[in-house]
Amino acid sequence: MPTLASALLQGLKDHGAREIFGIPGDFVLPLYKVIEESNILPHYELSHEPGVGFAADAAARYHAGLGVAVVTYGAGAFNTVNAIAGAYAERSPVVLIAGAPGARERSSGFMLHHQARTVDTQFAVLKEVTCDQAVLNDAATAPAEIARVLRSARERSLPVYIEFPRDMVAAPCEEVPVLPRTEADPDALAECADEIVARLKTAKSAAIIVDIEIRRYGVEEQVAQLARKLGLPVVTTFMGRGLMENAPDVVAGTYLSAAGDESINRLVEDADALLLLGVILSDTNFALSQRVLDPRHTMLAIDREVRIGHHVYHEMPLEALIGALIARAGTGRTRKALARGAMRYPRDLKADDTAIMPSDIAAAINDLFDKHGPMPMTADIGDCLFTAMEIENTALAAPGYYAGMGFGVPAGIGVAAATGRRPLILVGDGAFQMTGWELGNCQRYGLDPIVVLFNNCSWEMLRAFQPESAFNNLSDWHFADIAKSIGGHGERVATRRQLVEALDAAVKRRGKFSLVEVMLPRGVTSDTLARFVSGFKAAREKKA
Ligand code: TPP
Repeated sequence: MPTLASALLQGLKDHGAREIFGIPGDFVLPLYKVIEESNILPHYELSHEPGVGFAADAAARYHAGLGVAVVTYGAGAFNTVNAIAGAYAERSPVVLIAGAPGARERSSGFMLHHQARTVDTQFAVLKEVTCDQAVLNDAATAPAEIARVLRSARERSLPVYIEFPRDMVAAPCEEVPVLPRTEADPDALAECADEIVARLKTAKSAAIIVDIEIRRYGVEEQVAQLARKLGLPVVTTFMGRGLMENAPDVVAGTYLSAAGDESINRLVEDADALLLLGVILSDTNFALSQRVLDPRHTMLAIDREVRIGHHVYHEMPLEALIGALIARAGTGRTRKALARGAMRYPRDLKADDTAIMPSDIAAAINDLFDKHGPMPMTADIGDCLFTAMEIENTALAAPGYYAGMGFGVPAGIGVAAATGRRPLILVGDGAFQMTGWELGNCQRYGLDPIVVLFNNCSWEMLRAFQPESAFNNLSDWHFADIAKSIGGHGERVATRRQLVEALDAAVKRRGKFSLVEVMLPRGVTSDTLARFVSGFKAAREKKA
């Protein structure tokens, strides 16, 4: 009979988990020993738990499956709260496993180290930002509890919490089953799909908007197929940027409202039928809109629900819905250019001695991808994410809704570990100050991401909204100089020529991380962020 620890690890694997990110501590040391010695899943240790959470989140995003984080009680688990909150907001199924005191310790009468208020404060806090929870204090019920929680994570695409008391690690226990999927009611599914297709077919001008759930449920190709059959263009949201990178024939671009391309705005705002697949109705996705999405024209599938006008179909898994839509979409219409608003992105950067502007970085990366093929990307929040909108639609994990700083670098490490591919990480100096040092862990796992650091010695996004505040000035930390001491290669660049050469050299350099520290003037942003800020201010004035 397996032990509870090995049953949990095997159960994770059977549910599609591929690796573990974590930091040990005494409450989780016995579990960590089993992680290391059982070899059921490979494990990656980082330096600070926020990074652990971000790496697991990004791994989940790129796997379209579970990401796993293992941390110690209290000090470790509380350190993950922000990352798990971000995963919840952006619908990423991270399994957070936290150590906890054993039964005898709980009733010892002592306050336990790492305990905050009560022994169960950790559970209470994590319950708020996860969709299902289990405390493994009974080996007889644990397999069913673990199975339920892991199914919840996969079906709802949200984080879950598993608390593992340290005295339970070696308890004998049955294997964790994989529970059957919760299916849609076939009649309800048929009615829902009929209604959507009928509305799309009678519309004069219809379009599909996609957001992150289509990756979470692994249905990007099916959405492309649906769009082709219906002859409809696809637009991604800001949060959904990078989706369907392999379907440029149907993806017209990203809807950014006042910050974006007018032809994309027209596709969305003039549509009399809009199918929103897995779309988060967030301010970052829609708040700049001059026209609020009209519920009479809107069909929204998110969180296993489909909302059409003013009525709702419950328990409609996205995979099933899209399958049913494809079955009803007919044999395909031939419209020449579905991607009617097809965007043009900056390219052919002149490698001269001119100072670098943020949008030049987008051009340099487009040129790099043209030459060497696209790389999976992660980005932090900051102008780097707005600059990413000027890079050809390429797989991207970024906090486009939750907007928490510190995601980019550890997420890139997560992507490298999870995919075996070499990621391109975009990050600002403010965000790098938070979690950039996780790059020092690349050496022990042989990871070699390329990091493009936008160093404007500034919290520039904040300055863009409030230019008068001097607190947005940051010191010059000379990040490139520090790269070598933590096992990487660093290079500071200030001209376009240096940027192009540094990126080319980085692609050729394997086996260690490459940090290209791009010096940018304060007070300057990408064209996209500049438009976003003026659009935001205009919308605010209109409301006032
Ligand atoms: N703290 C967290 C964890 N997340 C945040 N989004 C903020 C604070 C507020 N914030 C948003 S953008 C920003 C700050 C502090 C500045 C980002 O600076 P940097 O990473 O240098 O990028 P830049 O804005 O210069 O492009």
